[in-house]
Amino acid sequence: MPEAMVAARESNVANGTAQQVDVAVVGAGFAGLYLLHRLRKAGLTAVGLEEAGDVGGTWYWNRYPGARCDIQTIDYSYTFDPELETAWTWSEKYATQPEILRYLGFVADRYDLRRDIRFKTKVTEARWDEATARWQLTTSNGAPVSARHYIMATGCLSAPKPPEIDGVKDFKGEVYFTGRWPHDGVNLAGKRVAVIGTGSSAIQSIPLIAEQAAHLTVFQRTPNFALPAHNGPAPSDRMSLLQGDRTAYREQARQSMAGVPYPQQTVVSWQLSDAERRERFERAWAAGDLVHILTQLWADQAVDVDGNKIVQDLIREKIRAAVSDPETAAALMPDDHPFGAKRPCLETNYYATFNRPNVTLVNLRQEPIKAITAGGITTARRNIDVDVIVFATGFDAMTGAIRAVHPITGRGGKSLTDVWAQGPQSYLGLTVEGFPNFFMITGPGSPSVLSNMAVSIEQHVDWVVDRLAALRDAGFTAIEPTETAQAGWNRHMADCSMVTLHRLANTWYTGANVPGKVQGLMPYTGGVGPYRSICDEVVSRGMLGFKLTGPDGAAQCNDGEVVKLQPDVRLVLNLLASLNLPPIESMGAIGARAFVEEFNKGRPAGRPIGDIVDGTLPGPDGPLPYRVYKPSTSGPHPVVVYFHGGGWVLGDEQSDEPFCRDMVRRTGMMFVSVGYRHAPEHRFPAAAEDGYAAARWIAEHATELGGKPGPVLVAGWSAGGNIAAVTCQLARDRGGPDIAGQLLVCPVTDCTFDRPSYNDNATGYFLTRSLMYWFWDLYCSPADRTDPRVSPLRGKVAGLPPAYVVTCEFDPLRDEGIAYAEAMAAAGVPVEQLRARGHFHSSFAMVDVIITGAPGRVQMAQALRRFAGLPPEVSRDDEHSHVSPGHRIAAAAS
Ligand code: N01
Repeated sequence: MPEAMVAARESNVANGTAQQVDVAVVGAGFAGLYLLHRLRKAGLTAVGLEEAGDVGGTWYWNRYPGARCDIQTIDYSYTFDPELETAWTWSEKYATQPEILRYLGFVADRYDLRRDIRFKTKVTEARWDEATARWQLTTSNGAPVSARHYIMATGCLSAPKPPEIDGVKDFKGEVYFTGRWPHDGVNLAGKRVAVIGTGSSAIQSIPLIAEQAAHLTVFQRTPNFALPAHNGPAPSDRMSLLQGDRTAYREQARQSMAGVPYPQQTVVSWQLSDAERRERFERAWAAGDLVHILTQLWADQAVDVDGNKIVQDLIREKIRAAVSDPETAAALMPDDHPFGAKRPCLETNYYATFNRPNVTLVNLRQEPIKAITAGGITTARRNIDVDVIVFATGFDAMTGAIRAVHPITGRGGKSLTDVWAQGPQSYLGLTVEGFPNFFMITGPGSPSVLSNMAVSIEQHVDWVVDRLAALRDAGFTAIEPTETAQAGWNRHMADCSMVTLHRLANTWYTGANVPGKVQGLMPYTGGVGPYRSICDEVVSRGMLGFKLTGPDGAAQCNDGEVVKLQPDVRLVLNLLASLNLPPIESMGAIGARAFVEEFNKGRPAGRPIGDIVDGTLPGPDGPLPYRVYKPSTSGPHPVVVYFHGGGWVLGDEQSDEPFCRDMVRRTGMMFVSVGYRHAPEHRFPAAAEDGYAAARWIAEHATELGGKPGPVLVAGWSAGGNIAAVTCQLARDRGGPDIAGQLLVCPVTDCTFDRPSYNDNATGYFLTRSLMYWFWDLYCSPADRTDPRVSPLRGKVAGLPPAYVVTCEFDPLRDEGIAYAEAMAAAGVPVEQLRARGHFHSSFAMVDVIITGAPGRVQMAQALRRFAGLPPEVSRDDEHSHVSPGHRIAAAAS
């Protein structure tokens, strides 16, 4: 900043007239400092407003004993300047709070940032002024500020939560909050100390407090998972990765899910033996790295309760071994939340501390605190006298850091508190509709606390500053998200939240730690890399979802939602696009079959079920292979005749194995998957006739196959859905077999290509229009296409068995599936539909890959059970409950 401007600013501060800047930044922690640096480089004037007396943010306030980072420090650093990276060397794998604070001071000095910061200055009110298109801020100290843009770099955990315990004021001893620890330290020697809480702050401080105190009593409401930090020098393997190729290392972090460069795991827990799982776990335990153990064990650890429970059990085993007193050990073992769903902690001597004679654990689940008294703490069972109470009770997280700090009033006098009354609303976690030129760094709705904050902060700051510079260069003065974009982001947030297990724990992530706070998962769970690509996509699509306005009525608005796909569908489609595969239809039938076979080898095979038996049945023109998938319970079970997908050209009786296994587990029924003949070797009506003949034979031989005699059910996906639908019509017209219900998943039902879904989804969603043309050409000549045996929508649809029809939003076949369901319903057939939002043609077949498909398959299974006259869910007694709790949760969630 030119000297004259600094002088002008200082005189403004002194004389009370508003300080005029392009950007006002609240906070001088990791985010605020980098913002000031980037804004200055972009030629924007800025002021930092900081309540504390110096830089540091969370590291300024949280000075309790043992405070450290718990992301390895080499990862928890700025990466924007390679020279800065080599100018600073961390002394430990996990640096202490004083060292991190020194680092932030070093950064502030190196880039001369303090000169733009007003310390000991709180913003007391922020108001958008429509007339000037500027934010007007009042402050607790010095001049007000008038800024074009207002950026909250307030962190996520900066508003400590009040204790919510009666009698705190009556206590005559010393009271401390970990989040506001005195700067000159606290002497606990010889004192009786109480620590309330067992989150990260408590887990870090308890071992050190126990070393000083005469006696320490820990009041625990919810036990937390803690893992050994194994602190020391930065591990050589990570250091050599970083030093070997710093640029690649940092880039991998930016594209990763958690902001630390670890690969994505692909092997799921049930593909590993007990010994292999233990070996992975012990390796992770020895690594002393939160992100490692949270992401590197097996692919389903964070998304499936069964895969997660294995980790939980292994950690509980470690706690049991570390704590001598079995009752204390049991109390310290978390059992009410999935591992990772509540923020786990890194510890040094935490569990061992409970073996000390001067430490007592009070389990508040058994004896809740009734009140704090003059001399100590009274629980439901006893009075405990203490000299000092340390509240490690956490924060009003994320929204508290923004909302609780000061009133923020946007366009039309709207208050942010009111707008967020039902939970935080945002676009990208960065901006809020109705609050022009207002930005949040790592705000609710962004990966923030579920990521390495250093990486997320840099990404947000870069994105915001680049936008502000572009806005200025284009002559606009205001930017604000649209309602559509914000609503779409909230929907996407909700979709993402269904993938991981975070929603299953009561935590500060969901607001559950603050009485009366509206609950909902606040951070974005879709991952750092995907999130970054979404932010970039918003820009590449012309600031999608933003209104830009400027002088003389200048305006630009490219309205829309940036993500309409389910998050995992988006990942899969992006991955497929990045492979640059040739179109399947260009491979020829033989080549395409080989490709599909190869492709299928890379997917999870499906979870264990009972027997799998292969056989052949007599088809109209020779034997047809079949594969029987049986539940693990004793039968006989109702029989589902299943037809695989593959456009009448590809696949076989084994190619939909993950789907069949999954449905067997969910329905408790037996699936018989039929290997019908394929085109072009066998054209229409071979597949249709095979399907019908197979259904008839299977129904007649149900007992021999191990199934229950009586009506069968039919099911199929894609072209298999077509064969299932046709089979029902033929069975009605040809005297059986008796069919109790039909499940049609994304079925082909008609030979026209002019429904909107064919145009809307012609390309980009794996099953393309041109691939469908190819399938049709190979299977059926144009003259035959209106035959109901290939276009069942053209046939008579009355008198068919009850149907459950599944269609996917991003599927060329969507509208013909819906048309078939509607035609059947109009003809009096009982029909239910599942119109799957954000899904593509393969969503439900990609079991254990498209996690968001699970609730849909739960509904399909329930429909099949209804058709068979069974209760909606497999009962626990039906088997050793092969419907996992995860599936039940998914069912409940759906
Ligand atoms: O706070 P917390 P924190 N009566 O909310 C208990 C980051 N961090 O300051 O779980 C009795 O986790 C509460 O119990 P329950 C990190 O992201 C990082 O420890 O609500 N108990 C819980 O045990 C972390 O997650 C580091 O049942 C009460 C504890 O207090 C976040 O900050 C270090 C209570 C609060 O735990 C917050 O951590 C420290 C009551 N009325 C923090 N109210 C690093 O290592 C609350 N509790 C980088």
